[in-house]
Amino acid sequence: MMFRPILVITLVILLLHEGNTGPWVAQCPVTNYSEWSKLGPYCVKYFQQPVPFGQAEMKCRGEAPDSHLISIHDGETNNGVQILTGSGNAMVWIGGMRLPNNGNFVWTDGSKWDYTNWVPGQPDGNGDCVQINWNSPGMWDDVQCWSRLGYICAFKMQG
Ligand SMILES: [Ca+2]
Repeated sequence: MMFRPILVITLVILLLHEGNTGPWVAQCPVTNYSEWSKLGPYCVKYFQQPVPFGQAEMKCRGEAPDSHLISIHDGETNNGVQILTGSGNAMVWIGGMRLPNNGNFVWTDGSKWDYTNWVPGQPDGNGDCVQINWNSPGMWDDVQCWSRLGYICAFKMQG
């Protein structure tokens, strides 16, 4: 059987994409950020090198203007983050942290704390920073901020 060029090209594109983040996460359309993925209003990237929470946030800030650890405001974004971490669903930092003065959680990008996806029984107060994929894929847990994890950076695409 002969290979049809268009089919071959399509397969190659699918394979390249698959190896990256999965076909349902598109490429970030912002110039110079083609290695990032588009997730809703964000461009996002998974960094695998494990670092403490504060260092992860600082590294995210250095990646792009207004880049931070990702904040999650809906289930679709939460699923996207889970997909970014690949089939292994490694535990990674997202931008949630507990304020020491009042115990409330906030996002490092300053956006509203309006969605959560805690593992049942969490947060249990054994740390002040939020990891995702703990216990079950996509589920959240509060953990010691000095734990070393990979992390997800995000910045909002400008209209
Ligand atoms: Ca916990």
